[in-house]
Amino acid sequence: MHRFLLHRALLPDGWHDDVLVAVDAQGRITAVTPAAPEAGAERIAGIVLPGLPNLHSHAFQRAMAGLAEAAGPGADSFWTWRETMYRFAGRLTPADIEAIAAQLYAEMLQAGYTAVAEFHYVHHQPDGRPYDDPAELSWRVLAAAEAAGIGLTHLPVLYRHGGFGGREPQPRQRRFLHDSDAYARLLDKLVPAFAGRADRRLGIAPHSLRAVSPDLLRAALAAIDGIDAAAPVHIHIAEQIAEVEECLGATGRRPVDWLLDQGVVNDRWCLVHATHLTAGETARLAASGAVAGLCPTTEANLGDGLFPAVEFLAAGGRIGIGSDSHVSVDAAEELRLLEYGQRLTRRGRSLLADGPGRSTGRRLFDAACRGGAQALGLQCGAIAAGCRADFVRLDDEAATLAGAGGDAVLDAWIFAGQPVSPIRDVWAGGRHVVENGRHVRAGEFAARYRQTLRRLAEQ
Ligand code: NGQ
Ligand code: ZN
Repeated sequence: MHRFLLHRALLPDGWHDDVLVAVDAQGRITAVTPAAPEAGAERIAGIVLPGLPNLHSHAFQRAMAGLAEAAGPGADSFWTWRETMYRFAGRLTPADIEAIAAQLYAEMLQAGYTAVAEFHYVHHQPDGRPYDDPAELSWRVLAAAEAAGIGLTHLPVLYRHGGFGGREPQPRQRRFLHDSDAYARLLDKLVPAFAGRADRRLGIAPHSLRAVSPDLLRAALAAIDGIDAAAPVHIHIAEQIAEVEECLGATGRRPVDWLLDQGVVNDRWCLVHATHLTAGETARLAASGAVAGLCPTTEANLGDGLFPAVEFLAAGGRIGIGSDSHVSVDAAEELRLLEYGQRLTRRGRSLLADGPGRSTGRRLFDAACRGGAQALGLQCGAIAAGCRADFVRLDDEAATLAGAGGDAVLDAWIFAGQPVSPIRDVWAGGRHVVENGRHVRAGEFAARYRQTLRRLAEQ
């Protein structure tokens, strides 16, 4: 049992001073008592926020961020970027994947993300044969998360087809593929690594309606239900207009309508990139209780389109944020861009705030904490009993925070873009993993990461 005394902290019911937080040996909060100055506890000065869950990551893509920005021959698009990404993914070794993930997860912690949902789809050797241990690459991701100290919801991806109507996959997709039996075996193999762990959860990710047939979707749900009937289920749903049109052609329904028609979507689901929605789909998705997984910087980078956040939140919809392809690893930037996308198209301001006089930053931060924790299926995202002890300490001496109190701190962090992040320290599961802005193993991870990227660049 360890006790922290937070000088000023954001609790579920708002800001409090001198918050005494008791944490057990598993890194879980057992009690939170505001206004309880106590001499024996470890003091955390400054301003403490709960850590944010990052609900969508493809860790290996961090190593190609910025390397797909030169227009190739013909029009560059999501689909040509995807070809570049496939070529990149095709060359990675297990050690590369672990090195990239460790560096990324340390960067996430430095940015205030204390747990991540890893949508993990590179499973096999470059020629498509499984590794001797078919879960090899899952173990690499788990090892990286463990080394960095980030909470992890591991989502092995089911991928079988190259498009709607059961199209055969392309050769470049062969590292991703499973049939339903092999996929169920992979899940079974992973289960023991999650037993009794407060900082990990196993879920599933049918990749998209393009990659998984209706039968396979049902088989994946049956497989995970046999293990954990409340486990998270994530899917890429409606990111590009072309996939909406293909879905309409193949099924007569748009992707979100089609999925909701199956009668399976509830609050264990996260629909990633529910970008293209009709008004009817927006209302239905909000009513389903599922989380809309938004990845603003990646969606901007890939030219996806804009999610109707104003309407979705007005309908009571739940949202969370993910850094997806990791063109940015910065929670403040994701939240800012989410709001700015709405401002630019609607020519208004403070569009996602909760009402007149309410802070936009607070609304965005609270929604992302709550929706992110739901999507990860982990008790996290709040400084509250039962949650993981994930604390993000902002330096109240940072120039951009000067004079800001209460919710204005969140507005300043998110909307006063700063060359130096005000995040100074981070505790994840009660462990002090970021000190003075740097992950405690940053040097070691960065050296291995640089070596990996140089070797990949020379190949
Ligand atoms: C992915 N990324 O799985 O990495 C996808 C691209 C696809 C995003 N959708 C591949 N942002 O959707 O087919
Ligand atoms: Zn994705």
